[in-house]
Amino acid sequence: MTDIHDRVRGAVLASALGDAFGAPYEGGVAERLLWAVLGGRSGKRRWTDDTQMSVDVIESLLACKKVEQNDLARRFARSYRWSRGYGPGAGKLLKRIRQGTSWQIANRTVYPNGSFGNGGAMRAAPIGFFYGAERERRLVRAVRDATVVTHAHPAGQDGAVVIALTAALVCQDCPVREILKRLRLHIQTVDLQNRLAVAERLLRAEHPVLPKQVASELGNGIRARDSCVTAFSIGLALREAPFVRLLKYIREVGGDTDTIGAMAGAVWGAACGYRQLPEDLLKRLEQRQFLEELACRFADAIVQEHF
Ligand code: R7I
Ligand code: MG
Ligand code: MG
Repeated sequence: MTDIHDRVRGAVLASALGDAFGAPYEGGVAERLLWAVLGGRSGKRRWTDDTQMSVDVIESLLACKKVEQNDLARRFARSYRWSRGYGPGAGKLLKRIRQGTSWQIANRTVYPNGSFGNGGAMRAAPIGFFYGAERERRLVRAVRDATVVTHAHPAGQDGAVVIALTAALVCQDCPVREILKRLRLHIQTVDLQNRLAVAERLLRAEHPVLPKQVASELGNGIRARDSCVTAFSIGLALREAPFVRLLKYIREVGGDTDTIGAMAGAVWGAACGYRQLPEDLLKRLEQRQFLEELACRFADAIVQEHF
């Protein structure tokens, strides 16, 4: 198996683990209580909308061999279950698509300018791997096309570009300085550009940056601008640390822990690969075998496409 195969599998599984092991710590008391009930039912760590939508993206890419917006919209709408903890706007939007509204209309019915939540970014890493960093412009266009189906706001799309392009570049062991340079060329919103400038300073710091500082300077909320660069920064800063340290750090950052876990997990996995993931956590992951098989088929397709 090639290195890229291991990295893609690692990223898909690390993202699911970040989601499932981050979910019990997401949000406030009410969310945590609800998840304590929903998340423990099967005896395994239940994953949330982050992983469900990533599965939808991967299955769509495998079936269509490219980003196909109508297919994505159909799959997102068909997979929607409130018990996976979808964002409130996303839930409404997906129900409308299921009832027959086209995604081009539905994506602006909840928020007139489109959603700026992080729900496009949480499922974006697979698109980065599929298109590959060699064809950067094509990658960025594909990410925006896939994101706009549910997140028409430019910030929602920028967040997705940050995660997808970073994951693809990390797969090639691209240095952090160069990743930041590439991202700056594609990010359109001032908020996200400003976050990248802060991340650059934190990643260069001589002393380890505490989770509390990451939360206060980069954010830990559900908006793309408050979580995507946070996850980017954590994934890169801890890409040589054991996976359990990454999880602990994300818990301490707090806020939208499942999504920061899913996005930082994808970046970490692209750097470290599947073989570095702890077996005792994988054993406790809901539908592990299904995710493993899907990740493997996805990695096979990418290796065949690129090499
Ligand atoms: O972005 P989205 O799919 O949510 C993903 C998050 C992740 O944390 C998942 O784990 C799950 O818990 O939800 O869902 P949206 O509902 O589109 O956006 C998320 C939230 O961002 C919304 O519920 C709003 O609070 C906020 N938001 C906006 N608020 C005002 N105006 C997003 N867009 C707007 C806006 O235009
Ligand atoms: Mg979630
Ligand atoms: Mg979340």
